[in-house]
Amino acid sequence: MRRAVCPGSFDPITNGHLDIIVRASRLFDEVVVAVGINKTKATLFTIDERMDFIRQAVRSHPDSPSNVVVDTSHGLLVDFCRVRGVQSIVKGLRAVSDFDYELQMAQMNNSLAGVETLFMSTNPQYAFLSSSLVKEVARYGGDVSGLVPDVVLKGLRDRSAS
Ligand code: COD
Repeated sequence: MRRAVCPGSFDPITNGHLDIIVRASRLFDEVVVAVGINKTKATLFTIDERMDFIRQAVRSHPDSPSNVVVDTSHGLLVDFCRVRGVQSIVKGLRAVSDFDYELQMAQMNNSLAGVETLFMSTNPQYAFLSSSLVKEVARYGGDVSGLVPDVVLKGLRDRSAS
């Protein structure tokens, strides 16, 4: 089985992430979305909320791919790949600024475990999108509809109302 992982913090998932996940699902038998648990990094949404957002966003996408599964990952991504039988990492590239660090990680992961990283160019309509910008705009009452899945929009509104 050709299996790929789309790793990230997904705090929260944006339409840029979702686009990469769905496009990867057309190329592989199974795509595992690995939500990173990093105890040193403060997140807006809990791990369960982030996983639930991803599952609902994938289900609500027009393609509604059935070969996408969502899991958690702690520690090294290459260890996750080994345990889950994943041969490839799929990453979205937004701009040249992403490239330096992504290249370093890809080469490190290849050197550690022979895992290949495939870069997918971002959909231009989402090239400026990041989870942190979305959170900042939402925190100050800006409109992020069209930039995140509906379930995330609701989550951000609930969070700012509480
Ligand atoms: N369009 C397309 N793709 C996008 C967009 C967008 N608008 N925004 C983000 N992406 C893609 C990028 O490929 C990005 O890498 C990925 O989505 C995840 O983005 P985030 O912001 O949710 O996640 P990050 O950057 O916090 O995640 C970093 C990882 C968790 C992937 C990384 O730190 C990691 O692999 N950690 C595991 C520990 C490890 O193995 N470390 C050694 C690495 S060599």
